[in-house]
Amino acid sequence: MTTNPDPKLAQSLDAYWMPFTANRQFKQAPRMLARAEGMHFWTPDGRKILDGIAGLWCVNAGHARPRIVQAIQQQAAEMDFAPPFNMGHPKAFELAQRLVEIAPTGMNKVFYTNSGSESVETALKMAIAYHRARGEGARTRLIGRERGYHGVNFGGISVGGIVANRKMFGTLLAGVDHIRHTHDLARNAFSRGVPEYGAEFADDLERLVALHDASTIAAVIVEPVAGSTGVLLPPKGYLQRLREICDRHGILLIFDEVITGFGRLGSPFAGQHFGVTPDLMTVAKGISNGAVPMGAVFARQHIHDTFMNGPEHLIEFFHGYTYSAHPLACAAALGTLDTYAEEGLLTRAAAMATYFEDALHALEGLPHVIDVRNIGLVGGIELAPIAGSPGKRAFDVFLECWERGVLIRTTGDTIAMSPPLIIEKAHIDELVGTVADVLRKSAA
Ligand code: PXG
Ligand code: PLP
Repeated sequence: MTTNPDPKLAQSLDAYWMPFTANRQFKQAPRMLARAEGMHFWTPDGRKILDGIAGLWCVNAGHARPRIVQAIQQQAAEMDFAPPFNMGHPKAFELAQRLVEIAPTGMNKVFYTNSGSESVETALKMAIAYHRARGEGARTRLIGRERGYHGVNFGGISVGGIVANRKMFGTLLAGVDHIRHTHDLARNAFSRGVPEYGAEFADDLERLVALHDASTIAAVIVEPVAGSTGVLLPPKGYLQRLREICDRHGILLIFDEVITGFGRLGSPFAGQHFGVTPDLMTVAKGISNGAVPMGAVFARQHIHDTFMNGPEHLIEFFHGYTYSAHPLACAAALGTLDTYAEEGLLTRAAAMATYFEDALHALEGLPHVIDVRNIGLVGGIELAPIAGSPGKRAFDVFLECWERGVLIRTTGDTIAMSPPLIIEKAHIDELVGTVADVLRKSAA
């Protein structure tokens, strides 16, 4: 047990093994949240905290929105659970229909999961099974990208490219390879929006096709904008080129839109923002505004139809979760889509992007800032690491911002911001201004 100045508190914190957290350090000096509304959290002792990261990239409509709260309350009383295998409930179908209406054209089938990680596993399995159903059963290889984040399950960390998330867990999935990442500080530092240089990084897929042969490759999975790894934007033309190479070789393209989905970039999905439509698309987070766990995979019609050719009384896809299409999640998601529609939130990031961009790029020249990246309502500020202590510089900024009532997120030495899409200009001033003050003080 960790020591703690308050023995009663230490005891109460002991049992919870926290995810992606320095447990011993946290329990020495816990950061607790007790309440949330709109753009803010409140701590148990009543301190107000500006939410600069939409919870964890998920509370896109802001906290405790009435339609979502009511939908969950009503659903809990009306029907708490319904089995999703061989049974249905109306909201699951209504939600799928509503989701398809805002999805990229042609992505008109929805498979439910409970998280981004489960969405990724589902999409990878769909890709392999699709090729098998078409008689190309040798297409089993999965291609990810260096620095990619696709959740924490075995498929996701195998195609993922974040070393710390992989190295503790053995040999992972067989038959996985990676294209190179797109980060190029030397050529692209301080780009406003998508960087100019690096479309040719997509050609790295041709290298893997030459090595493995296209006939062995099922799918390529990438985040249109890589979030978790530190906000890496696709160079101009990069995603189009990836699409072309996939088409040339019969490889499925999977966009992992767990972060970019539901308005983060200023369009409902990144595929629409960049004008590139994938074959499969994974989502989670903003689908239910973070209020009840939920995820989904969108598939193009022809992929779905490929599965629908066996005897009609047989299951077509041997996959699904106990909590797929959970009634509370479906109710929350319907309330979320209503809120997005009523307030124009799926395109609001486009309207706020320039103000956010200007605020972020004003940080150029402040101590330790080596890059600023932005798109829609996502910002990344990369700091020069402290020699011998990677990640510490940014984490110290995070701690100081918390003391000053602003919640940001760090990954390595990059600060990430992804505020709720309801953010106003004054909140942007406070969010970015606080980071600026902390950076200035850090040099003093
Ligand atoms: N794919 C992508 C692109 C993600 O960003 C997942 C899959 C996994 O989703 P779940 O719901 O299983 O966590 C994610 C999740 C961060 C951070 O700080 C990002 C995520 C999760 C936790 C922290 O950047 N993204
Ligand atoms: N483990 C056991 C023993 C189970 O019975 C089940 C589901 O029935 C699972 C795991 C999978 O759980 P879930 O469907 O919630 O992913």
